Amino acid sequence: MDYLASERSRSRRADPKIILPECKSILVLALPYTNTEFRTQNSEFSIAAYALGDDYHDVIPPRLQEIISFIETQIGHPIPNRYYTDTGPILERELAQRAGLGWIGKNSMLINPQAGSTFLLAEILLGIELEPDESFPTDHCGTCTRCIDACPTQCILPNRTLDANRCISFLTIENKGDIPEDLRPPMQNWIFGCDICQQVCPWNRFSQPADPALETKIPLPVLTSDLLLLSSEFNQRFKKSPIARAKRRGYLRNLAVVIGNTGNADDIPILEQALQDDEPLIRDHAKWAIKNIHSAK
Ligand code: B12
Ligand code: SF4
Ligand code: SF4
Repeated sequence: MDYLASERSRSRRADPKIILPECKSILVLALPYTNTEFRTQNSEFSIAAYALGDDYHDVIPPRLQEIISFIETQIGHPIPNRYYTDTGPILERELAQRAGLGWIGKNSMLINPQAGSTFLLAEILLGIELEPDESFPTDHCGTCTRCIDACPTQCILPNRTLDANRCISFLTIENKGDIPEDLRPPMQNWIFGCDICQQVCPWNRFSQPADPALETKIPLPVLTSDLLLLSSEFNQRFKKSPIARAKRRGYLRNLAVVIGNTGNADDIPILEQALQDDEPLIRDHAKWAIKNIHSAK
């Protein structure tokens, strides 16, 4: 994620006018993704709730375009605009806090008192003045430290940021190489993303029902035999899912680690088959998993 620290990215984050010179307002929006699995997910393998439905990078932009068209129709002429969800060079949580949507919790999530943190953020930069909302005035974390205590890799820092290199979400989604060995056991059963610091957050009892597009679409639980998925099968199964981002090699790497963490000797034959995979990353992690299962016996 070095792109976040680049000089170009830093200056664009600091001043939206570098992205859109005519920018006069930023509209910040949120779309809920939670579903029953968020609270009850107890299958052998866990997947972050936001990733169980269609990919929000595909779902949200057409809706932002609709909002822009609506505003342009009301005003009667085109408006300079740019819109983002996740991929833009802007600090979405900070903008959401300034737009009054909630506070930034100790787990660094944007939390709304009526919706918890189980929503995704999006922004529309607009070349017209809108009456600004008040920024969110309070912090409702109080003395709670549940997220800090529950994080298996202890990557939540005291200043409401993360040591992202240790976060399971980074390790299983963004990281394209090896997962450091000391961080494999703390991954527990997370094969894509991690929701632990949100699952323990008391404010998520107020999570809103998921937008239909983000309701669960992929089959749960994921089977151990996924470790032998062919590229064509992976592409077919996850073509509309955020999991496609990890690619087959990342997904099977994660799965091998989780199978190793489960410590079930019955899984050794399937791990041995994965040792024949064309992809060295998968072979190496399968080898580690076999070793881990043997040492747990
Ligand atoms: C890089 C990234 C990651 C990285 C690093 C995360 C991190 N916390 O920094 C990794 C891969 C680990 C990650 C994980 C996840 N992510 Co992410 N991620 C991003 C991304 C692309 C950039 C975030 C970033 O710049 N981080 C760097 C740090 C320094 O920035 P920051 O945390 O935003 O903190 C700044 C501000 O919060 C501000 N700040 C801090 N405190 C305060 C207080 C006040 C009063 C103010 C004004 C400002 C302020 O200062 C900080 C420093 O500048 C954003 C999208 C975006 N463009 O913003 C999504 C985003 C933050 N991720 C999101 C999600 C859903 C997740 C996961 C839940 C996914 C999952 N289930 O696995 C996890 C959650 C992990 C966690 N506890 O944060 C959502 C969060 C929605 C929400 N309700 O908050 C976002 C906004 C994407 C989206 N469009 O919805 N993510
Ligand atoms: S997503 Fe998981 S690993 Fe990352 S900070 Fe939250 S609990 Fe820790
Ligand atoms: S678990 Fe507690 S400390 Fe962490 S974000 Fe939620 S309220 Fe804040």
